[in-house]
Amino acid sequence: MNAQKLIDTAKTLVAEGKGLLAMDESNPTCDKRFERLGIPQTVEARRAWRELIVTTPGLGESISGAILFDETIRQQKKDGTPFVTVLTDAGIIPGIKVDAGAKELAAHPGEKITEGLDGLRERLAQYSQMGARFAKWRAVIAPGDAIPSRGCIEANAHALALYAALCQEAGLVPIVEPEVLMDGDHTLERCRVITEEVLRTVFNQLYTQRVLLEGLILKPNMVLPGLTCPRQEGVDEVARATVRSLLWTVPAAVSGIAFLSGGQSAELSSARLNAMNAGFKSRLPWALTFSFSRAIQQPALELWRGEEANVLAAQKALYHRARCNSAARRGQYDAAMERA
Ligand code: 5MM
Repeated sequence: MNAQKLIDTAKTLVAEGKGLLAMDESNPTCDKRFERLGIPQTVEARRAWRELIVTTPGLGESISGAILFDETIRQQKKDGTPFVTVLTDAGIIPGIKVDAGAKELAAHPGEKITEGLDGLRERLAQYSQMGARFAKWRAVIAPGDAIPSRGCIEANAHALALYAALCQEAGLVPIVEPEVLMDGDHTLERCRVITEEVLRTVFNQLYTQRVLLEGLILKPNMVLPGLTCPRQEGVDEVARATVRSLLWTVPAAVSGIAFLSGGQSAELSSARLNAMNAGFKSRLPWALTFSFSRAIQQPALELWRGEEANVLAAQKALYHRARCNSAARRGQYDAAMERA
């Protein structure tokens, strides 16, 4: 393991003014989003959408790395240029989602365990050959009546740590993503308690598995009330609660934290990230940035709708969201940017 190389990559991914673009939706997820907008659910439509994204002019100004899916890392532009080359030429580091999805956890109704460890060492070597320099694995924790259980949290944390150690062995920076879902009517306080328990368990496991903390990026949820909770706290309360939970659970050695958006609107995701950086940046030991999928892609997807004639408008929307989040990474986002 080349520790310095891992640390350099991790620090580049969370550099000032930069964040990650998650474009690693599995085919079923991507197809579901296409179906809602009447876009054909075909390999070619998914390729065309991903070509639109990676060829967006100026994307590298705000995006340090793009997380790809297995299908996408093997694809090319219409003219035959591999997406990995297009990204690298734009100054964007290619990464790859390597988990095999969240499946029912035996004996734990309503809970999931992320699979994909079998053969992972070999897959990581192949992805590294293809040009990936970092990887991603997502664990899903659902708040509900009497859940999450210790069994679910521990099983997922253990898998995340084994994955992270294998990534570092292969020279890839692991993005460690334990997501506490927003679905449900739980309060912000309940989300805080669960998030802290999950993060404490994950970092215990990372330590036990000898993972180099400086050479990884944490991709957590923000601390939020459930989507159907009657009380929805304001931007500043969310920022304060999230920063507090991270300070209590994430070691200072970690290079960076890049949030998932998890179903928040694009504008709220930017505003909340901005409030954390504007209010607390000088007191934080790690960089706080974004690794959004829906909160960057969705407005552009709604403009594109699978039509060639809409490509430029969609790319402008994508560029705009990337710029807004870059500003939020600096603590310089303003809602007026949305009207500009
Ligand atoms: C939580 O999802 C991750 C971040 O996306 P959002 O910002 O939209 O929440 C995302 O990287 C996710 O892991 C991928 O889209 C893959 O999801 P699926 O469910 O297709 O494996």
